Amino acid sequence: MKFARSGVLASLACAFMASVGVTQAAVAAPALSMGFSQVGAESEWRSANSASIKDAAKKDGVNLKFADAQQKQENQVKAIRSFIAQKVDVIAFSPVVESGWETVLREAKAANIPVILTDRAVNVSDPSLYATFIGSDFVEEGRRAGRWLLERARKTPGQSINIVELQGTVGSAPAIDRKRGFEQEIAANPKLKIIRSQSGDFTRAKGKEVMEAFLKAQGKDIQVLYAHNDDMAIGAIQAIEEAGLRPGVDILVISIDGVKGAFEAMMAGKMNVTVECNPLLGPQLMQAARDVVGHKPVPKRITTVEGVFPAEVAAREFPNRKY
Ligand code: GYE
Repeated sequence: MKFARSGVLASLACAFMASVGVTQAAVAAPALSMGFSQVGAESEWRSANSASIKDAAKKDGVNLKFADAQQKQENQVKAIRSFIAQKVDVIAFSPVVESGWETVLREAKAANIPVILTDRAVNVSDPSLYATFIGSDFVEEGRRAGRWLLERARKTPGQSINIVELQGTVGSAPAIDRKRGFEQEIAANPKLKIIRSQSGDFTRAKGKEVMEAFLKAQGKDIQVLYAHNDDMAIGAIQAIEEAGLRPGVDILVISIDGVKGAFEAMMAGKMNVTVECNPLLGPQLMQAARDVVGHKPVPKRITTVEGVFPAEVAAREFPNRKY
């Protein structure tokens, strides 16, 4: 009755540990606990990002407390305060906008809880308020989009090219940086002009709505749409079609993210190029969290490696896409 005997031994051991004030949980290595405040569920990119973080936490045995802020900074501040109260080992978050984080980050620092930024950056005067920032170079993404257009414009010299821009969430790092990078690049050709620019909040519904307004105001005088993400571009494509124009032909469509929906639109001839922005940050985040909590040195900036996919390669690349 080996089984019964080991059961008896185990309960004796438990009784002993209880008598000396040691619990079983304290004997096993404690799992790392992480509070993660996510922006929301506004795009295909975001869904892939959330899934990557949840999967990586599960694989790594990280006890993840995941909070969706529904695109509201106040919800993120509340979530971070609750993670501090719960005394998690590490806090990670993707800040919806860049500014307004000093106070809550100082509270985390005072509680000795390290903070990791993922995906989007913050604008703080004291860089010691976070341990590291893992994410893409959004200015470079904007430049890549601009470079594609410069190349394309060379084929139609002399012709002025009117661009409408669908910006991401107002005040967010990707909206600010993608705008800046694109403008820097297209400045090389004075024929390229941004005639209208407005936020579509990174969603399909708003992308469609704002594109409808652009089309109403400008009529057929739009040659290019530059959208800060694929979801807004996909919404806008619908608006272009409903206006009786051909997206990808009458109006060139340039966007950012590289989600499957964009590849499908390119294969249907309705989008011309997408600049990749990798949302699969989960594994890098878990690694950085372990290092930070273990007091190992981590670089202040961890950048993801990304490419550019024009419509010509869409069908070939589609089977390799992971998000
Ligand atoms: O491009 C967009 C999402 O912050 C990089 O947020 C992210 C952006 C992404 O909603 O689709």
